Amino acid sequence: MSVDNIPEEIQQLCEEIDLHNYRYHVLDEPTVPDAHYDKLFKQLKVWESQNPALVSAQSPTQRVGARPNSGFGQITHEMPMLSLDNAFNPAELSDFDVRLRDRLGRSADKPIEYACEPKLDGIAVSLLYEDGLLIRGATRGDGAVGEDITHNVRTIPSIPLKLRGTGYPQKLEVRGEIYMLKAGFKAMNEKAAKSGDKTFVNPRNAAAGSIRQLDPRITATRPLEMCCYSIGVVSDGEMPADHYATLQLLNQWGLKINPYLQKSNGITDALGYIEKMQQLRTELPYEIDGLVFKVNNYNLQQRLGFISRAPRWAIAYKFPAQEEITQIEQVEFQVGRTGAITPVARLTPVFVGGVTVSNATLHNMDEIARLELKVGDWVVVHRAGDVIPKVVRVIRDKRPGDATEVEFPDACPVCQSAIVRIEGEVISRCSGGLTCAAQRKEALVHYVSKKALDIDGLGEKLIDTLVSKEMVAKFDDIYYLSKVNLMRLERMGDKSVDKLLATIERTKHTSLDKFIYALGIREVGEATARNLAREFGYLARILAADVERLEQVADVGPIVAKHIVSFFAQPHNLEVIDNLRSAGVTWPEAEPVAEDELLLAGKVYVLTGTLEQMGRSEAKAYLQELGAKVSGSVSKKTDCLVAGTAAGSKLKKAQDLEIEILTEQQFVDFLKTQGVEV
Ligand code: 5U1
Repeated sequence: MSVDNIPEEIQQLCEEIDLHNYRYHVLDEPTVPDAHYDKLFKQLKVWESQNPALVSAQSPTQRVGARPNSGFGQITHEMPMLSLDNAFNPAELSDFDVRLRDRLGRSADKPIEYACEPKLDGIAVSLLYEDGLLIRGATRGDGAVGEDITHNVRTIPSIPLKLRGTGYPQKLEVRGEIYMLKAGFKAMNEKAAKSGDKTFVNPRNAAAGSIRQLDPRITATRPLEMCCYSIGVVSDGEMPADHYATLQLLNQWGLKINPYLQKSNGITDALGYIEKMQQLRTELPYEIDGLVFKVNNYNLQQRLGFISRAPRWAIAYKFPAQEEITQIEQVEFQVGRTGAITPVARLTPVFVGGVTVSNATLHNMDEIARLELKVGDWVVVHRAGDVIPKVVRVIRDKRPGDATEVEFPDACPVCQSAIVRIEGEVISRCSGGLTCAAQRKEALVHYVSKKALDIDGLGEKLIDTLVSKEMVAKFDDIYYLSKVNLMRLERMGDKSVDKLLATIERTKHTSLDKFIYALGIREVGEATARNLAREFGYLARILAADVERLEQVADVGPIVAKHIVSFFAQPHNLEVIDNLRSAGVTWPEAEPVAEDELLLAGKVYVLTGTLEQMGRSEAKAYLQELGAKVSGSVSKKTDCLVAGTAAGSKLKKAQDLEIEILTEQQFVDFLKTQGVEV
């Protein structure tokens, strides 16, 4: 780079760094590697140190400034920062729509357009831009007066110090939420715990604690983001006529908005949005505690007005609380498929995350020690989506005087075999193997599960009965079940027995990967099983492979390789395989396909939007299995974009670059042609 014209070069470099910042932190579409960004940043620092008079307050190097001299100043909001009315179920949301239509004199056939967006669980803030420059950041406070946090908001990379482009009003107040990503929160807490520093209870508290630091150098180290959801004071400038268009414009000016923002035509559409977001909730990289629905059109908003401190034209749809307090009644020990002994807390039933919870996993004894948990303690239980409820902390102040220590059993609670704990492992296991009824049952449940032999109709309850009545003990016993015997069981009629026997017969024809997965080898999940099947083609070759050879398979490290070798070294496991073959279980075997001969070898795929029929990671695994590379951003090198619903800027970019685009259904259909069942 030439340095003949330093002021211009510095200016250009600032703009280039700002652009990368915007692409990375606001659009989530970086176009250069981190190392390149770091190089540019370093260069700017060098030039600025040589030309201190040319350092502008908006330079990317100037995000971390001095701490305020006299604590946090107070800011009176020129326009109060409102709160939101709440709805707790679909009926209350429908009532809201009816109320608004009554007020506006609209019949049901003239639906109101709503802007729908997630309600981030963070800290509400206001940013003030004058002539495009960030001049102030304030917390919401009590809605009328907040705290001056300008020194801290400047450190947040998704907040531009200077608006991009042109056309913004001379004075523009932007409002939104500062929050912390779940992954950043976890990493930050782990680091703090290691160095003996204070940890935070949840991402929201961590964000609040970070934004209320006097020293901006501390805030700068915290993984904070800001997402904008409205405007406040605007003067000397034009803004669009609706909320959705306003947020799009804020995004063009460099501010982050939520990618799941969408319009809905009427309340039925809005209810569909709830369904979709509820499913997505646990996959989101940040916590949300609900959704917000706003009348999109500003004229209508004005006509509707306010009631006390909340607008009539908006409502927060609150999800059920994910954390509640309850008491530990007992700690019991369960035996899993691989013999792992897991402590489970029996709780006083509590309604959390939309269901009544009476059990929560405690993982292992180390976790109990970490939580310092005793029987009788009051605890906070967390339940998110379909994930197993978890005890997150003990409320020490509420510990009853008669709380007792958790005692680990001396022997397996099911079969009384010895319990072993391998050095370096946190898990203790029952040494009974398949002689232990609990392990047998879990192994059978795994064998018949969807991703294994997929014997629909042979559920956990029926297996329980079959095991306890000693009708099934080993996998192959399933294939010798008779109609007469099954008919003797409760709730098993003629039709359901016929159906079950037909399914058992049909699913005898399986695939090598499903068969390997079904065997229940430790640490061999469906992806590893697929990689093994693809790499070897024949079961006999997997049986013959040593640790070194197995380690060459994608996904297989030394531990997994050792598990595979030791599984096949045990005569009783080979006997299981022989017996299954004798019972008629078959799968096609073929020469493996070389990596570069895979259908999608060398192809670059990008996934965007919400996939309804599978998770992102599942879609990624399918593509990788077919040889494709999966990238996070669209570029000229992209061969195909798989676009789910609510796809945003990546879809637009792919259209601009004329890249092949598949809808989710087209993608699923394509996978089916490759024998992948979704
Ligand atoms: N997503 C979103 N969260 N949230 C919070 N929008 C939104 N709007 C709010 C609040 C308090 O208030 C409006 C009245 C602007």
